[in-house]
Amino acid sequence: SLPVTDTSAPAADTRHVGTLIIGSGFAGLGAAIKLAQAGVTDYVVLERGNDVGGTWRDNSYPGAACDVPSHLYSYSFALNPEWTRSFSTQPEIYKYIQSVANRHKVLDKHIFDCDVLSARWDESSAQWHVSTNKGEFVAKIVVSAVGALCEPSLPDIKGIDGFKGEIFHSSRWNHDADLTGKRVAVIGTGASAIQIVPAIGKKVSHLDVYQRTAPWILPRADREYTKIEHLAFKYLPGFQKLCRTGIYWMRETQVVGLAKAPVFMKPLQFAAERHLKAQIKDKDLRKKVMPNFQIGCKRMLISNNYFPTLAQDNVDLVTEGIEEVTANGIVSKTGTTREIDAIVVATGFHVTDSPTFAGIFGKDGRSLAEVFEETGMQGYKGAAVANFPNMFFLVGPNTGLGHSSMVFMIESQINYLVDAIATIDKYDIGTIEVRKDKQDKYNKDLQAAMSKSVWNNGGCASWYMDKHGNNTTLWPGFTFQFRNATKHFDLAAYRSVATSDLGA
Ligand code: N01
Repeated sequence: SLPVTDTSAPAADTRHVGTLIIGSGFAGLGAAIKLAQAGVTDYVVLERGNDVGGTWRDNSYPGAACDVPSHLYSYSFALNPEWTRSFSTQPEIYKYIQSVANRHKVLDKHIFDCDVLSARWDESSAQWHVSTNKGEFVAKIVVSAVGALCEPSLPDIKGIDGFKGEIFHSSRWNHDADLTGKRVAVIGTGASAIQIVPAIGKKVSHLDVYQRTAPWILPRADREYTKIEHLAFKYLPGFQKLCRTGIYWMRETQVVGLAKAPVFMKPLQFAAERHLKAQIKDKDLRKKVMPNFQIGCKRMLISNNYFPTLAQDNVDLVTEGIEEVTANGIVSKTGTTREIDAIVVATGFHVTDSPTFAGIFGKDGRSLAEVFEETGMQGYKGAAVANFPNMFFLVGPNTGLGHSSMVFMIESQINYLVDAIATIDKYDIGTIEVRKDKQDKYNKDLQAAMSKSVWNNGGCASWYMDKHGNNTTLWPGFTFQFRNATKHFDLAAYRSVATSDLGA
């Protein structure tokens, strides 16, 4: 996480750079490639990990896979005829990202194992001062591409620090810990947990799954591609694009139910109910796993092997809530103690309250955390935040999706970013900051659109909402609307000062 460290005056070995990109997941890497293609060479990517890949490098837990079909979950400029299945696994996606980075020759623009400690806007020089474990950087433009799901959220449970066995978060899987034959507890039943549970359910001696809220789960239409499909992806011109387009439009239809008229979610809920009943025969277990909110309110999950694993003899679904963790067990709210050797904490991420916000200081020295505390996690087109000049965001506020590929949204944002940087160069702009009134109007319209959605009205508590009760994570429309909105950088929404006028 980003500790709040004050940056002192730049050290002698400070590196100056035009654009500094923080993070090299799908977003940061894609931005690096697109900037290079646009002829921008003065940029550096700082990555705290030892490789590209972001969330697909970090989330290496057993069973990790994507719930968006492979052909849509790829860059449009790097389609991949090699996908082996309709829904790709984490190792395959990670390999894909690595191969894209290699092929586009941007790795020499990266500094790995470089942890950004703070980024501070310096008004007098109109530059960002970025402090890292590998020295100081001064940059005209900073691009935050750290991702929304990068900071693990650990549950605040009494006694958890005193647990003597193995304990780790789903996104920080300890591959040295062999769970074979062990008694294991998984806390959480979100997208990560429902993949982990079946992946370890047969090898552990006993598994306790701690469910706070039962999720809606749909069948997973996953399968290996046939030889003929492989040949077609590779050699039939346009075939992969056609598949991609088909998947794209099928997914877009869900927006009608999710964002505009939740009544259209009913058929999906019916399908999920049927799936549950077909996979679980035991009436008590059925009752326990039946969700109590409208489908889509929380992220819809897909799995064919989660319910069958819950029904196994060596697996218990615990729904009484956790009272405390002891040195070697978990005590539920009803007073039952279950002894265990290991705990997998699959409790999600800090999204609207990411600790990274505390280390970014804009105008008047106010941190992004302070600004968001006041306004909620708001921005303009997910790309800029008033008070933070010359800073652009990828996967910023309200750019997430509950139904389709984040890579599509990321590419829209990258288009906008590259056009912004070209505009800054073209007009020799020294500083640029989104106008507060434009940002406010943008968010007013966005929240108005959100007010009809299933996320706001579906009767659940989800990580999509911030503490002000606003949904500041998702895009409430069709993704092509976002693509249109970000096609060109709209200079008129920003206040800019020419380089020649700086300090005048
Ligand atoms: O995290 P989550 P995740 N005590 O926040 C429970 C993406 N993703 O890592 O629902 C007990 O969804 C919490 O309970 P509740 C995807 O966007 C994609 O699983 O808050 N339980 C919930 O059950 C996804 O949405 C893929 O009541 C506690 C769980 O922990 C996002 O990542 C795969 C608790 C957290 O679920 C995050 O998914 C994986 C506590 N104190 C992830 N605190 C695919 O593409 C939390 N919980 C397939």
